[in-house]
Amino acid sequence: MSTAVEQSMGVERVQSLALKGISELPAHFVRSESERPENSKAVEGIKVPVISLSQPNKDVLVHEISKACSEWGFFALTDHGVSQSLFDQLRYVGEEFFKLSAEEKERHANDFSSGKVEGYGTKLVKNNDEKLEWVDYYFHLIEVTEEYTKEVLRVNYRILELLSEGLGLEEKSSLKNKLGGDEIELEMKINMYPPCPQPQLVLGVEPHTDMSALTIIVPNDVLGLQVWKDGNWIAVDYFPDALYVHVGDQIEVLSNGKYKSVLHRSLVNKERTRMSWAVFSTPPHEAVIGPLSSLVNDQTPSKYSTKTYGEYRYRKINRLPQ
Ligand SMILES: O=C(O)CCC(=O)C(=O)O
Repeated sequence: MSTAVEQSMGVERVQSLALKGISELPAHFVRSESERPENSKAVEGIKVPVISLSQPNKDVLVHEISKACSEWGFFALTDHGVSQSLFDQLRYVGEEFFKLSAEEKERHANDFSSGKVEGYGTKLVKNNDEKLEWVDYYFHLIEVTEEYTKEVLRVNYRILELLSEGLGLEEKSSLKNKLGGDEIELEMKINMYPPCPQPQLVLGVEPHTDMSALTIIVPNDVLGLQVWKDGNWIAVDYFPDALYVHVGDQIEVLSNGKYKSVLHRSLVNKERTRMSWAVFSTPPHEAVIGPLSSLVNDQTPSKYSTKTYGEYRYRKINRLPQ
């Protein structure tokens, strides 16, 4: 998620700007030379890990997932059991929202100044040096389709079990329990990146790691997601039925850095609208998160401080050191 302070009043939505048919971007979208996609291209020939959740050999599955989360903090998950019709429903809900008239969408707008973080939004800048992102979004505690919520939770819990085993923890529910057990919360952000006249100069979502435990994304078929690995951006291919799993900051902290919270960004397209449906699983605000004691010893001292998720979130949003 973007961490900049945002608000809803008096913002020009990216979707309405795109509809004006401009050929040149307003300056506040144009990135510095080094940030521009044209000057920070993804390297060719490297592919992100793709893992089948139906892998019959459990040890192989644990190995594949923990390797992907240690080396990448990211993988595409296939054979996860979420049905095609559920994907279709999810996509329908988001697409229909962005087809509403501007007035109707504004009725759902967020308003950071009054503490309403849920709703329809666009990034706002804190100062003149900051750049805008080429995206509008709809952010909410998930209730889009109850069925999808259940399915995402099921997949989350399964991944947490496999990650616990990969850490050599005795209890396979260790990570889930530390994250609040059945109190784990899901938040959904539907991103809509309209066609952009100069995609080589802008970012859809700027580089960031997620403050969640895990994030599960379903994109449409327009490419744009890139993940950072070993000093390079790697473009993520489109896998029609896959869930794109990102390790977030809370898993990095709990695993004392064994699993990496993946730095990622998204680019936009000149002709086509890109969309993505991200579900962030987060601990409740009062959950205390720090490196698991069984992973800390003289050889591997604690790399992170322990604090409540609420405090972590406050610090991340306000760009304070953790
Ligand atoms: O659109 C994507 O694929 C990534 C979106 C993202 O990282 C975010 O919304 O935080």
